[in-house]
Amino acid sequence: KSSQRHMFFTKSCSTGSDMAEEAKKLAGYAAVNDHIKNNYVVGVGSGSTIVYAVDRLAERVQQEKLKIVCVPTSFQARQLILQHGLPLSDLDRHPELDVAIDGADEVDSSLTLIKGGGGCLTQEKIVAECARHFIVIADYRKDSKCLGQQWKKGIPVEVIPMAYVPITRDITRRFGGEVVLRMGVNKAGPVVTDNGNFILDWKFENVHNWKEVNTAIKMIPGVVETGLFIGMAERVYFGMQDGTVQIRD
Ligand code: ABF
Repeated sequence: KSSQRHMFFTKSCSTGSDMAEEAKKLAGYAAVNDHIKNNYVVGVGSGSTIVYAVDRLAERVQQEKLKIVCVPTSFQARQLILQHGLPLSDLDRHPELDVAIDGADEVDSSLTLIKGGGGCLTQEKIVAECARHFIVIADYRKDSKCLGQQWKKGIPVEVIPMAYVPITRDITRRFGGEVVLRMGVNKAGPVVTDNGNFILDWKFENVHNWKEVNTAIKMIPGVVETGLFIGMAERVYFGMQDGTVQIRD
């Protein structure tokens, strides 16, 4: 089921990237308007779309005197929470969350997600799993019928550094495609996650049964987590080019 809501831009969008930013803002604002209540424990995702959601969260907290606490999914999310003056918590103190809001790299028609373009997939999955409601916010470029249509960088897999070569070989041998070790700026060295691990990006070639593939990859020794989020998202807010928000649930 999906619905559409009209919220027109307040300024004209001159470039594609302006338009995408406006779309992210629409999605972030709509999700926070719909899903945040007083006394909520809120999971805060990572990436650029969540920045708009946190802006709106801080605005609502101030205007409506809401009492909430926020659990971050990354160092970036933690900084965002602190910069906005929102109360910071963690899963030790708040292992049960009312809602988690996060971005995605791609969303298919059955709400299966690719996440982890920003390298925080493990914490994002943990926090999402602890939440009663997991809500995704994205701009129109993330919407696809079938994984791989929009996001071309592959499925991120966080791995223990010493195992990255055997895992690379195992994934390509069993499932085909190509696995690339994610490199940092200027390719000076591998990207190291907040957990001290490496990220492999699996550029798959075929459409797979994602549930089976996810389970199989997770069973490989040294794999910490995958960026496949299956059956987790309850609702996705897409900010659209025409100033509307489309909801998929
Ligand atoms: C996080 O940030 C990630 O799981 C995903 O890779 C990314 C989305 O970023 P953006 O909102 O900048 O597109 O949610």
